[in-house]
Amino acid sequence: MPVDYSLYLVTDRGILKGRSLFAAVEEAIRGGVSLLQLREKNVCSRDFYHIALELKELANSCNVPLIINDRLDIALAVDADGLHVGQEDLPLEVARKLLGPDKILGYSVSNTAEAAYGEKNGADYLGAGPVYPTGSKLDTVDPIGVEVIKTIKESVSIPVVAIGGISRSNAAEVKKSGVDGLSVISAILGSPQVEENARCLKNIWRA
Ligand code: TZP
Ligand code: MG
Repeated sequence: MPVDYSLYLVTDRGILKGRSLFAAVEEAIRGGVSLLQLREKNVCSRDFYHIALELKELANSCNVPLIINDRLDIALAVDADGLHVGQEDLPLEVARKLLGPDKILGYSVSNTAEAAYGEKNGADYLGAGPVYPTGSKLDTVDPIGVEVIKTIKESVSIPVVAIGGISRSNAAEVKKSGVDGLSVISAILGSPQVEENARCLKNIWRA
């Protein structure tokens, strides 16, 4: 089945300030999230595994695929729908080999050289960014802007989602770059009105 990349939620329990991740994801999906990535940096493997299992059941029951960030072992353990790797994670081609041909494999890129590498070495989609300044990822390159996002999108034939600092105030501009979807953390999870936040972005995407 083709993947709907239009509104791609990436998780971060840190931003929830104690609110339930499960409940937040449930609301986000109700608001229109079409793809989910479990990205948790400060969690032990056991907890990561249990959270992944729980979210997979939730997401899949709503026909939303679950992608695991970085942790191939967890992706395999819970039979997730895919894995997302960055420039400092397992090499893309190794991830593809271990993951098998049928799972979704995403790759983070910030320029056209990385995008070309991703397309050639097994990525199903690219996460391009950060588009704008972001407070959600500290170890990242400087914002690349929508023009570079557009150039990346035009340089490959696989889907490209934009990530980094996307909010309701700039989402329309990002969409104009031609990308296949918006990937966000704080614009959906950063305030308690999760469903409304997601719906607002989805409406901008559809407009
Ligand atoms: N990769 C590039 S920017 C980013 C990631 C994971 C963080 C995006 O978070 P936000 O809150 O949507 O800017
Ligand atoms: Mg990573």
